[in-house]
Amino acid sequence: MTGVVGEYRSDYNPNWCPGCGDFGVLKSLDMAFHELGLRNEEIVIVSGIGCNGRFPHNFKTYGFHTLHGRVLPIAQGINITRPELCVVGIAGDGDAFAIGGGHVPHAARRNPDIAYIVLDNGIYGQTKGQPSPTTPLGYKTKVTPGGNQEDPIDISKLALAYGVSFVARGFPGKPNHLAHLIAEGIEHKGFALIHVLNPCPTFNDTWKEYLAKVVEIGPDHDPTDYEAASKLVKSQDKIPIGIILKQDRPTLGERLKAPTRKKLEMKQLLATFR
Ligand SMILES: Cc1ncc(C[n+]2csc(CCOP(=O)(O)OP(=O)(O)O)c2C)c(N)n1
Ligand code: SF4
Repeated sequence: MTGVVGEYRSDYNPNWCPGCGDFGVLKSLDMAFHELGLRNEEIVIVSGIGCNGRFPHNFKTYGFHTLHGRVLPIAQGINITRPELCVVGIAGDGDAFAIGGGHVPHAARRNPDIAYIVLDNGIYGQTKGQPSPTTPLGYKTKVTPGGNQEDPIDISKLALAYGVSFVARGFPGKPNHLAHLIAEGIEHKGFALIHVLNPCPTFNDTWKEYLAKVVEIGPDHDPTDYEAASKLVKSQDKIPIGIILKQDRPTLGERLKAPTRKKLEMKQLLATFR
């Protein structure tokens, strides 16, 4: 057990715009590691491409800054070959649900033991503000001057429909709450998707809207109840945040059962391809 404040963070200075929600998520992730008392060498943070892609650089843990849309294949591979590690994937709504959207249902049905934090700012931030799969209908961007003409998807709803075994929704304006959700997602045995309502003040400033609408899910909600979870995500006026669904299912590692780490020397490994 460790637990000295600040020991997970590197000296890297994130260059996000002032007020970007990513700062809050960064703080929450750091707090989650402290809450769990993980050792740095037990953690791997996998990111794709986007403003959030530099997340691993902010930590003195293992990290993998991979391709746009490919966080889940890499994270699942690490989980299968090194099941003792805590694998945290981070991706934007574009990365996770546009180019990388095809990976989500398959991760859901495999149930690998990874936590996947999806930073949903409703826009392509890094490429300067094009609409993403979660951009609201009618929202004006430089490439949609007449307003976005495509219906947005709701990440929490989709995660439930895909059968993700742990679904939570959080907001960086409530960093302590979000930190706890991330910690719960990491602790969950299986695929945990943490949907973050993440303001992008430069291209889609949702701070005021979310501050007015988010409400913490109360103790009456039973996250093991799928019907109750589905009802919760249908809420229109308010946006409930907290653990929406948590169901215990066999993980991919448990199903494979056979030792997943066959230790082969490099020469032996190469010989298998000859
Ligand atoms: C294969 C590939 N296609 C497209 C891009 C261009 N690209 C870079 S970031 C990005 C989208 C970023 O949006 P999102 O994933 O939501 O993250 P954000 O920047 O908003 O945090 C795109 C399309 C790329 N880098 N690689
Ligand atoms: S463009 Fe948006 S998401 Fe990217 S750093 Fe700036 S505020 Fe954050």
